[in-house]
Amino acid sequence: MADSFSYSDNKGKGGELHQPASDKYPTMTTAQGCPVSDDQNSLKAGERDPTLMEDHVLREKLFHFDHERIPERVVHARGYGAHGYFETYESLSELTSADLFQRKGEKTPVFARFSTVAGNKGSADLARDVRGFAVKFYTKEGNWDLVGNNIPVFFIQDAMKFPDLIHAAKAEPDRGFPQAQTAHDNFWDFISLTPESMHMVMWTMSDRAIPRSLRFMQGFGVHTFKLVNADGKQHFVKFHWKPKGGMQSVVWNEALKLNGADPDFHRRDLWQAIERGDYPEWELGVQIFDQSFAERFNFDVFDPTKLIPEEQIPVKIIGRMVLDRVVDNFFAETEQVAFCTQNIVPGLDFTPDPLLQGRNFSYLDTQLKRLGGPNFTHIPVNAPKCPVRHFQQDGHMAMRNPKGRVNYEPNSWDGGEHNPRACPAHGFVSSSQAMGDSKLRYRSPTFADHYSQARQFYISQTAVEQEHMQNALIFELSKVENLPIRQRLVSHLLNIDKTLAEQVANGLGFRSMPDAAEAAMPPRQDLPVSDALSILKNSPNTFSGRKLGILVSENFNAALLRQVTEALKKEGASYEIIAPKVGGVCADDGKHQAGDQLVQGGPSVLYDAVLLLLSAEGAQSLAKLAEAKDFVTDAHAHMKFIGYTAEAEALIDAAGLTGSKDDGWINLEKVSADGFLKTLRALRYWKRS
Ligand code: HDE
Repeated sequence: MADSFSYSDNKGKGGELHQPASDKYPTMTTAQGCPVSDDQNSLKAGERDPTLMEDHVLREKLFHFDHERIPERVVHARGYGAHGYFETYESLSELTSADLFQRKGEKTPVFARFSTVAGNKGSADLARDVRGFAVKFYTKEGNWDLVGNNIPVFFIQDAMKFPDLIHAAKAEPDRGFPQAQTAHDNFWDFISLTPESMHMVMWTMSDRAIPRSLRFMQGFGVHTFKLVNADGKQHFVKFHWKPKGGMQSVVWNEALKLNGADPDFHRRDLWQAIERGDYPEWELGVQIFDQSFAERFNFDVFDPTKLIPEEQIPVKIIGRMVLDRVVDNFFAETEQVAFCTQNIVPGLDFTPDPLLQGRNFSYLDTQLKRLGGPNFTHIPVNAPKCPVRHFQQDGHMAMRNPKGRVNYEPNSWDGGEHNPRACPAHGFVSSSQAMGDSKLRYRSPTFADHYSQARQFYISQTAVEQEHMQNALIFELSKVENLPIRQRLVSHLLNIDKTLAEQVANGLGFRSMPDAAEAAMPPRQDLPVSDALSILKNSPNTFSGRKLGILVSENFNAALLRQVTEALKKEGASYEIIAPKVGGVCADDGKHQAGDQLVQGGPSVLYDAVLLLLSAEGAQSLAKLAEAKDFVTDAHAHMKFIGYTAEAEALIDAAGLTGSKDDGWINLEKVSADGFLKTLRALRYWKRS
């Protein structure tokens, strides 16, 4: 029947190509199910006459298109998600009754979404920014959302300040720029007037804010939460995600270039890793402590601008998350996923952290706006994977209403699947918490130390990392037009580290040094170095999960390519071939080698290390191409390891680097492919910096 409506009546009109319905292509329908005969031409009053209102096919198509967008997230608009599972390593029943932590080997489905904070949905991935790290656990007792960041502390201590922080960070309201950047007056004006943000600022100015991959960053629950066991015993907990592939970041100049070369660098990387079966993996760790530690600790454990050093409370690893499935549809899943901090399960609980308390209101509220109604839990990515029984009903887009006559409580109808009751024994019970006896708008004096942990973070970095922080601050403040804002920020740096303040002031060309900012509490100088806070001190020593960029030319050494690609495979690393033409080149064994990238489309910033696999004539011809020279100079400037052979010399010479070859340049005539891979495990040749 459907085929009688098929395209044959319109065949040939306008001469366009149009695939008819057949066994291979089912018949298209409208959203109402009406088979469509032609979806390329509107219904007109005549051959060259206006379109008719009667055209229900056109009207429906345009109506739906006009409503395709939902409001983007007010923060964390740009994100990328994937499915996977969480596996519990051992029972934690002594600490928590949370069902997902009861049984060793238990696998709980998860959906994770990583994001930048300030940029719009279409902004570039390598913005200098905090990364969101949100995980929805579909447990047997409801969804638990651990909505964290890749930085363990936050800018502000009270939810009341969040709209101001975000207004200041996003594009300035009159001009509508800058996009996805904090390098502007409004942000640094707010920050320089908000001393509690100084600790987080140290993190955002560090390499943590420009991760090489979403797979190579840590995640943190940030707030202190509670674990509650079956007997009601409470412990405090901080959650940590540790990437199995280790941590790695890019350098700032690389980030700037990556944003142009591939604005989707992070999402493409996550997609490709999952598609090739190199599943991203993180271990979940907990820092467990009790009231007596909280009282002994130098800072308030409910203050989200503070962390607990791992040297003080070690992180106990309790399970792992593996992301093994990309989404079927970006909008349906990644865009519509609705994380809510108040999605919690029995065995876990909140603390009075004033930021967390505000978040618990905000997330539910925002989903109503974003997803258009109270039934967003009916959308598959948000729907719990356990029985859901209640008497909530109706509303926009209700997919699931209570069955039968009973929709209220108490009722005296028969029991059964559609007549649930609250269960004091198994239901969520809020843990006890002593409360104050008067209402007040107040900041506890235990939140007053704004500089000590900022200093601890700074002194815990390697010299290279400290230099990156100095340069980041100089870069950001150089974009601030008003000198008093720059000065105010440097006055805070003086409370953190004098040399840092001086270096930044010098980099900005200050004529005189401002006085140190007045501190609510004198900064402590005695907090010890915490090695866990540095990326480079915890380098993973592997090239696994990383990518080598191999620049080839006509007549390149095929045997060497085979050796290197075999070594890469053994290491668990991948590679791309960059060729003068994407169609490929002919190797010295006469065989054709396809390219993955054209030289102009595959700059070295896309790779963790590069190999120049050229014939002498090939190098001479590439030496004339600006992008080929950039490939080499950028790899060198970004401290990357560069593999080469003597044949590549013409290109190296044209790049002006003949006399600059250091130990980060590996001559593949002198070192085996396995030896080359071993060197690459250091990820960068930092000595060059
Ligand atoms: Fe969020 N945050 N946030 N935030 N946040 C949102 O919720 C908010 C905060 C975080 O991938 C919004 O669904 C307030 C801290 C992530 O979908 C919104 C406060 C941390 C994501 C919101 C904070 C986060 C969000 C926007 C201060 C780290 C993305 C869209 C009281 C621990 C989740 C949405 C995703 C998203 C509010 C502070 C992490 C508006 C009011 C601290 C990872 O509800």
